[in-house]
This record gives sequence, structure tokens and C-alpha cells, in this order.
Amino acid sequence: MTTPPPIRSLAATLILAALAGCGGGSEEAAAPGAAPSTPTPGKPRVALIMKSLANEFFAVMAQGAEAFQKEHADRFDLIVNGIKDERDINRQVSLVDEMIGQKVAAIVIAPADSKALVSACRRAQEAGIVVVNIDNKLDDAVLAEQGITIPFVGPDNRAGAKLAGDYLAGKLQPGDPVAIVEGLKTAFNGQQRLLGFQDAAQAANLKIVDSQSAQWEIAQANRVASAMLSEHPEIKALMCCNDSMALGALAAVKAAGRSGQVQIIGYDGISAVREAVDDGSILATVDQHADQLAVFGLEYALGLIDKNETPADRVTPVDLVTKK
Ligand code: ALL
Repeated sequence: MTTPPPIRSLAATLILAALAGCGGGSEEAAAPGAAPSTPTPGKPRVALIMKSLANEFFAVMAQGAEAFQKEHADRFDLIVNGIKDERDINRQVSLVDEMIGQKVAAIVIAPADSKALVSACRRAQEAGIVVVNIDNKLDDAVLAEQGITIPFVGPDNRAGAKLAGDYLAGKLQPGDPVAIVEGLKTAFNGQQRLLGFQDAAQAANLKIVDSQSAQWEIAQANRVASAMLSEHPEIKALMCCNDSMALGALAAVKAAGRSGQVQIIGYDGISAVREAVDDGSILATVDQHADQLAVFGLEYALGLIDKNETPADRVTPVDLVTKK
């Protein structure tokens, strides 16, 4: 994923804001470049509904979607939405309802919660809207309960996390103690990354001495990692289920005066973490190609509009990122 400069500085600003305790909550619910004010007759409108706009991952995703729309401006109009922090699940449900109200042709959604968004997606389908699930998979059991099928476009998070976990294990000794900083417990991708880290730890005989959620956020990860470092001063690594939390963990390691003694891995491939990987302060991350994820979803949605088909799920690539 290549990240152009404006996003870089946005990310840096948001990181500083979050670490200062502001939580990046100043973003509005609608992302830059949002709804075309008047729909173009005959041209379908597709809504991209993302998660936290305070997370560079989604800023990059929005940029990728907007670039794709510009290249295909004759085919569709794009409405870009997001929420202001990772836990603002009710707001994401409202966004789906607002898009139903606006009678969009399709919704491409990265759900903040794998269960809580299913009903809203069902309402959209019932209104005749094509729904494509990207990034974080909706819960299979709840989908079945509600009697609906929604195609999923996104990575194998367990396999992705195992890539980073295996790389970390190669730098440690069997028996070394490690801790995991988990994402939002109700997000399937977070659960899968946790399993991937556990798989890697088990395979290399690393000892997981602590595992706690920091709900995907920098400031919370900073607090969780600080507590882990003081309760378990012996830990050799912090395995973080996303890059925002890896940045929070990095600040905690620095504040504890443990730089170079505690390895950190993340997941996403955002620019701030790539820089930290290059300067050696973070060991590795996993690029899940945020700029392409929404594009894959949009392509799927465009293919589905006016067709009554349920396409198969599509697995998108993940790549390990280590020091150049
Ligand atoms: C997931 C994404 C990213 C992101 C996280 C936090 O759905 O895949 O890992 O960092 O959400 O919103």
C-alpha cells in the first residue's frame, strides 16, 4: 500500500491527538468527499460505510474508493461515510438506515461489530439494496438466524496474524513470555487475529502471559500495554491486533524505558507503523491493502446491481511487512 503525503500528516495528527487523550473524536461522521448533493439520474449511488475515521486505515480506504470512483465516474456515484471512533456502533447502524432512506443502489460496509450490524444490513436488503460486506466479516450464525446471505470480501485474518506471529517467533526463544493486545471483542477479524497470534505462539512454544482488549484504539492500547509492562516486566513482546494499538504499545514501551527489549508487532500496514518498522522500533506489521479493500467491495457491488445473484466470498491478499 503506498500512502500519499496528505494521509501521512493526517495520521500523524490523529496519533498525537489520540495519545494526548483527545481520542481523535473531532472527525465528523461523514468523511471527506462524501455524498454527491444531487443524485445523477440513471446513475447508481453506492455508499461506502466504514469504521473509525480517526484510524488511518480507513482514511486510506476512503482514498482508494474515491480514486476508483473518479476512474469510473460514468458508472456510479459514491457516498463515503464513517464513524468517529471504533466503538460508535449505534452511529454505524444509523448510517445504514440513512443510506436506506437515501435509496442508494448498494452499500459496501466494514462493520464495526460482527453481530450488531446484521439487522441493519437485512433492512437494506429488504429495501432492495445490494449489500457487500468488506474487511470485518459479519457473524455467520446471526446471518443464518436472520435468514440472509451477504457476500464477504476481505482477508484471512487468522493467516495474516500468523505471518507476523511466526516472524516474531523467529526473533525469540522457546518459552519466552509474550502478551497480546486484542481488538474489539465483538469483531470477527479481531477474534481471528487473536487466534492467529495464538497459533504462532503455540507453534514456537512462546508463553502468552496476558491477553486483553484495547478496542482497536491507540490511547487504550497505551494504557493496556503500560499495565502489562508493569505487571509482567518479563515480557519479550507485545502482539497487537492492529497498527493503532501497536503505536499505543510503542509509546508505552518507550515510556517504560524498555525500547529495544520488548518487540512489537501490529496489523494493517499504516504509514506511521511502516516508518516505525523501518527505524526498527516496531518489528513487523501485516499489509492488508486498505486502499484496495473497498475497491474490491465496490467492484463486487457494481457487478451485483440489477443482478439477483449471490456471489462467492472473495479472499483478499495480506503481506508481511518487515524492515527494508
Ligand atoms: C478492522 C480493520 C483494521 C482496523 C480495525 C479498527 O476492521 O481491518 O485492522 O485497524 O478494524 O477499526
